[in-house]
Amino acid sequence: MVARRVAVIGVASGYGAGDPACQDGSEVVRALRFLSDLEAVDDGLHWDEPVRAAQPVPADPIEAVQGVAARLADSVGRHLAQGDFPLVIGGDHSCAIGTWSGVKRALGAPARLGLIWIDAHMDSHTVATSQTRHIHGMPLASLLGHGDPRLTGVAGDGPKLLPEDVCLIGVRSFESDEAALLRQLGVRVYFMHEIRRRGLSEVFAEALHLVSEHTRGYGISIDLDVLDPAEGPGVGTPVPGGLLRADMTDALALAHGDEKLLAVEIVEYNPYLDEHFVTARAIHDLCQSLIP
Ligand SMILES: [Mn+2]
Repeated sequence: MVARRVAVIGVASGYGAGDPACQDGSEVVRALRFLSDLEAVDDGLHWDEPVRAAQPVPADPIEAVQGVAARLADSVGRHLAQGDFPLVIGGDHSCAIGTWSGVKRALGAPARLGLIWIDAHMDSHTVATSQTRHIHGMPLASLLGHGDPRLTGVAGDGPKLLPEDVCLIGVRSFESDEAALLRQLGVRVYFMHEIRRRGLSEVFAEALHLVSEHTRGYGISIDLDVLDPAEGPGVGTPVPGGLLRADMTDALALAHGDEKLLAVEIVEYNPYLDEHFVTARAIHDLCQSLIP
C-alpha cells in the first residue's frame, strides 16, 4: 500500500469536561516533542494548526463543543481529501463528535463507518440522562444519533454510526441509563472482566472484524483513561483496574497498515495531572504502534 502522510490535529478544547485542563494536552505533546522520532522519518507525521473554539467562546458548553466539533470535522475532511491519515489528539472526548462526523461526511452517505471506542467509560449519556451534564460523557450516544440536535447534527444530520458497526473496549465505570441505551441498540461492549479472561489481543482482533465487516472503513478512538492509572495518571477521570500499555500496543499493532483504518483519535490527556510524563510517553507508544 501507499503510505499515507499522517496529519496530527490537536484539539485545544476542554469545554466538554469538568476540568478543562486537557485543552492544553495536545500542545504539551507537540511543544515538548514527544512524537519527534515519528516526525523525523520520511513522510512522517506532521502537525497541522490546532483546532480551537471561535472567539468569543459561547457560554453554553454545548454551543462551544458544537463549534469545535464543526471545525474539527472540516479539518479531518480536508486531510482525508488530500490523502492524509488524520491523527487527532484531544482535548476532551467530546471532540469525537467532530472527528467521526467529519470522517463519515468524507465517506459519503451510503458508506458505513465502523468505530472501536477504547475507554474506561461508555460516554453514552444524553443531556436527559447525564448527572454532570459534561459533554465528554455523551459523544458516543451523539454519534449514534441520540442527544441534543446541536451535537447529533454536526457535519450533517442523522446518525454517523450504526450500532452494529461499533464496539467498546475496556469499560469498567458507567451509569445504568447509558448502559441501557447501548444494550437497547445492541452495541457490543467488551468489559474489563471479559478482557482479563480472554486477553486484549484476542478481543481486539474480534473487534476489528466487527467494525470492518459491513463498513467502508473504521476508526479507533482512544480515551487515555482506559489505561490503568499506574500507567496513565494524566487524565481527568482515572478508574482503577485498567489496561496495561504493553498490552495496548500489542493489540493496536494488529491494525497497523490496515487500509480500512481511516483515522485515529487519542484524547483526555491532562498534562497537569501527569507524573514524569508517563502518560505523554504512552501517547507516543500508542501512536508508534498504529501509525501507517
Ligand atoms: Mn471517554
